[in-house]
Amino acid sequence: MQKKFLQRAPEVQEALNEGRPVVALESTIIAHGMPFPKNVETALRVEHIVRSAGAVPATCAIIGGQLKCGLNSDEIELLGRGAAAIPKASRRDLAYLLSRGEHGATTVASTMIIAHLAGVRVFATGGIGGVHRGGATTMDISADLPELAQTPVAVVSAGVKSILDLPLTLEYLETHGVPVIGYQTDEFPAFYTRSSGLGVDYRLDSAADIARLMHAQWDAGLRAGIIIANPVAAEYESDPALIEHAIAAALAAAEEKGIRGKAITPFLLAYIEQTTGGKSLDTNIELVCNNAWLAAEIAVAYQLL
Ligand code: PSU
Ligand code: MN
Repeated sequence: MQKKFLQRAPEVQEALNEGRPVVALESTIIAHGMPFPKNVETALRVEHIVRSAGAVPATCAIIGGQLKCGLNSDEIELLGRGAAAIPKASRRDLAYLLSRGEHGATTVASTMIIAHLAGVRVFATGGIGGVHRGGATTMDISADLPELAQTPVAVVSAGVKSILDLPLTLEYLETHGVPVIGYQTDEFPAFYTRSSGLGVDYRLDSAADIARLMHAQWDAGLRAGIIIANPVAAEYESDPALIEHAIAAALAAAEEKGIRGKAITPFLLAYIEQTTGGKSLDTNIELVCNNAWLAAEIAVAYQLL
């Protein structure tokens, strides 16, 4: 993609020029992953955490047909308040939005595209998309997965929500050569909960070890991204039974209403949040903050090597 559409925030540009650490952040989570005003509060808190850990935050979005790497607080507020009017933008939506000069909230896939274009290697999110339950027949596979297969950015997440099919998601990642690294865990976390019963490829216990692996991956000419799985802290974990129940109810409601395509993930998230009386949202906020902290530590370590 041409850099003509890329606009780095001045602070991000300066940090990159000087070889200082930068952490990319997505914006679908702001516009479609959390309700206002907690979405805006969380986005600003996440940026603060990244700064406190010694890196520069670069929240990404499409603003007026530009691929923005680094937003100001007015732009974050615009995405948070205007949710309904801001389309969720994954890879396939970019050309349309750029050609029309419109806004868009970027998913993991499109945030990876912007980060890579801008020269940012580390990206923190909540959870990545994956293969949906029933994906073997519906072919509902998030565009996040093929993006991870082709775009060299390390994505720190709390794993994959069990609204998705975790074993199939991990199979896809294996087929496409995406390393799945557990940070201080042998298990692949299930977003709201620490445990999924499924393993990671490798466990690494420090940001420096992860930074070394990133250098090895890309210095060796391997193009794929990397997943860093960072389980939510035990104190903020949701009750697994409560989550399982909420997910089952959400999936049944989606089926009944015939929700499809890119509307599914936001629908399920909102439904789960309602069913759990906001408990899932509290977990979601804490895990995003925890991922931002780890991503910043990794970005700092990556620049030192
Ligand atoms: N998981 C969350 N919150 C989110 C998303 C996932 O807990 O907001 C968003 C991310 O932006 C992710 C996208 O990239 O949903 C995946 O959507 P889809 O399954 O339609 O590709
Ligand atoms: Mn989908």
